[in-house]
Amino acid sequence: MTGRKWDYLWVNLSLATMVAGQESYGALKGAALAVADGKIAWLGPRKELPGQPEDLARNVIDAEELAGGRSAWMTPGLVDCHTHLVYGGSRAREFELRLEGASYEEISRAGGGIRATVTATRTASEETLFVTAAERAERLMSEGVTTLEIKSGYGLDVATEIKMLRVARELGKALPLEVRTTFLGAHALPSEFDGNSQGYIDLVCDQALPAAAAEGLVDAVDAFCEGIGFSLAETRQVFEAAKRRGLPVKLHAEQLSDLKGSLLAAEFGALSADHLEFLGQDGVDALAAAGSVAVLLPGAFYFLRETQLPPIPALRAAGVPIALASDSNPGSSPVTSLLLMLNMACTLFRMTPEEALAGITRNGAAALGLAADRGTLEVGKRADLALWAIGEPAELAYRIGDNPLLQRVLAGEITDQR
Ligand code: DI6
Ligand code: FE
Repeated sequence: MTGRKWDYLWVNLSLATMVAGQESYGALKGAALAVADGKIAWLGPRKELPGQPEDLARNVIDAEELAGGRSAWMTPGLVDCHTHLVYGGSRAREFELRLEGASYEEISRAGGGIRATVTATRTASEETLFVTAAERAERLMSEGVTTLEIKSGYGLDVATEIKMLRVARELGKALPLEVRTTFLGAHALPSEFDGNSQGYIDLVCDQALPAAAAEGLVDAVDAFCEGIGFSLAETRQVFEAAKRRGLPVKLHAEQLSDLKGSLLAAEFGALSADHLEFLGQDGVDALAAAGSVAVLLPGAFYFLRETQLPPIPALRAAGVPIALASDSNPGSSPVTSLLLMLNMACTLFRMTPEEALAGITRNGAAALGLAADRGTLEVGKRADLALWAIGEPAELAYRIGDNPLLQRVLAGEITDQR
């Protein structure tokens, strides 16, 4: 090879490229993968390498040796495309109340639920929010997450929404992690606006969103369209405000009832509609036509003991890309493991392990508008990678509480190593 050497070259491994349209995880066995300048520079069968590994790269990594003689697989770095990672306090007491029989919606209507976390988040210092969210982020990262979306929505006033988004941005600077921020001012009605939902939505659209966007803190805009959240008309107002600023939208839709939020999301070309347990065929068709991603959140389904399954066969049949995420939040999904979400997607939703893995790689990236640059192993894409000591990719979904991560690579740099 002429010119500069690659930065890293992995040999003795299999690749799950997760490229769309390919069968069996886009698997390539007996492979090699090289990284240069933060991007994937070469991948293919090892025997087609254009020279001896040591001549080609400054660092050669024998993946099987690193795995202690077990086989090793590389996947794209994992994408957690829906989290509420930054918040104050805990809702363990609410968990107990639900176990005694109270429903999530009853607790919410009685002023608990999201509002309890709002109080705790408003009073928490920026530093405390940062430290607690960093711990959760590190747990996700320890299982191979390289891109993490974080929503606001526990401030519900201008200052606290901005405080949350600043902490989220700060996490992306302080940790080896790419953070994408989503403004979720329309998450719940704060108590000071009781009986004045319109007044609050005006504040969200005319003050909070403009202020957060002006600070460069907003990559996308989300809302909670639900009986205990906001109506279709209110959600439309939020989406109009996002559109005026050129910001893409996402939506918490059809989680507890079929309000047809997905139709509205599709109308605005949403990146994704999320939750979707109560999605009807009209919503499925609208998402398919709009090219929006369906983000499913098995942690919330499990933790709220939901029984209504998202319409996965219909989503599949319509060709809607399905992503999975942790929904990490204190009320409905106190989860910091994306691998556990793989298992739950298979056991609870009957997704295949391959669909589940696509949900936290290729389709997770698409749900953030990042599909062009990550989510699959392809030459030219960002070198966000996860190397695992596993015999086959289905092991990632199959084991519970296991973490076979060997290395995590962010933009071509090895950030974690077992
Ligand atoms: N749906 C959810 O599952 C989270 N937000 C939302 O709109 C839960 C938020 C919480 O209970 O704190
Ligand atoms: Fe959520």
